[in-house]
Amino acid sequence: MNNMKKQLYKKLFLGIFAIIVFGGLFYYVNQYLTRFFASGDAVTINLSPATQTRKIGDEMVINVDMSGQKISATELYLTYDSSMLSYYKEYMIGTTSSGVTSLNNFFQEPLISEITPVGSGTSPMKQLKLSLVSLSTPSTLPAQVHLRFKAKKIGTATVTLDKTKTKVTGANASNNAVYFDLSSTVSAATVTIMGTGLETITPSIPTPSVATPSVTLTYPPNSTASATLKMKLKFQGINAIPTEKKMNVEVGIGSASPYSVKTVEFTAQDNGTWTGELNLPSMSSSYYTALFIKGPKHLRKKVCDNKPTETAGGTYKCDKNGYLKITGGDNDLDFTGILMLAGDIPVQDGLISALDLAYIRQNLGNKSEDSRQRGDLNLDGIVDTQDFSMILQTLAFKYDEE
Ligand SMILES: [Ca+2]
Ligand SMILES: [Ca+2]
Repeated sequence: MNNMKKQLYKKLFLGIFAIIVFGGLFYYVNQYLTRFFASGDAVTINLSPATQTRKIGDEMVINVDMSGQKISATELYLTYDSSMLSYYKEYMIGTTSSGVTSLNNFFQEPLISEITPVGSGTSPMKQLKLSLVSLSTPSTLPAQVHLRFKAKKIGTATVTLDKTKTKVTGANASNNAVYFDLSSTVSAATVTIMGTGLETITPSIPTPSVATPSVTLTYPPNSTASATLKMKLKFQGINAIPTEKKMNVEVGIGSASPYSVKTVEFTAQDNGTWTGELNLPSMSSSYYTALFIKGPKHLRKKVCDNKPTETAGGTYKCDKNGYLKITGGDNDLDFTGILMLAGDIPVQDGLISALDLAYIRQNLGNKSEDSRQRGDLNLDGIVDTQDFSMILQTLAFKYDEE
């Protein structure tokens, strides 16, 4: 046993020794090779704008500026968080265009444009590789590449230049073809993404940071469309078609408060669900948002899935890792997999309080119009013990969701 252990340690030691030796050798050779091939001349790379603020659904341009040398071609590697941003080729599904443009058409259409997932986990990173060639004589003109991304989610997103992989080639002072060293002053562009892009009808197109009169950027036409939200709801305790078949429900649209609020009339269906439609007349092609649903006797629910579900009534939570997607045309939003909890009765104040409880308790057995309007939660025509036990259950949740 002891002998085996000794042998094991010996092997382990030899293994580590080998790693150190070969690792060191590789490092040395690598250093040497780098020096051999590099020109000693540096090209300056900047990402611009270094910071910008966008709304969810907005398109933005991030520029890669290269200057200081006679540039002829580049292989760019940029890393971005794909949960926050999508690259042009990802959201323009089916497009044949690369979406890449350059200042003064310095570069031709990319020879290669590839997106590869890198890493995993809560921040799924992707890497964009672009191979760009200029067919004119290597020139000291600043080369600027315009890349388009779309904002997906609230937060801070960065696009980072991978300096270990990126290459820029061109001609040195003696007109020999070389790889330039990279000196980057701004190697990450930061985008702050705000709430809903609902009010943004056209994506804003920033002007390139290097001002040149002849610059032309080509963009696909901004599609504007109207969207209809076809919503289905399920209210706690209402399992059949009631006498009163209409209900006004507040629908807030936005990723967070403050959001814009519309009143939508919902109609009772035979199976106990309710349907309502909301038309949004003008919007950018598609965007991500959350909906805040509040029934007339209910707590507000934040929903951020097109078809949310829950295992126990009222437990669904918008986890903020994604938002429901709204596109032009009809949007089927089936929320019947989650319960709209009752208990915040008129006059509503955003929580289930002692007053709500007391009202129902004091009106048990009351069928009057006024008491039904306020305290009949299951819409069976009477304020009764069913309504009271329902509000007791809902006390666990108590507050409107924001
Ligand atoms: Ca209340
Ligand atoms: Ca009732």
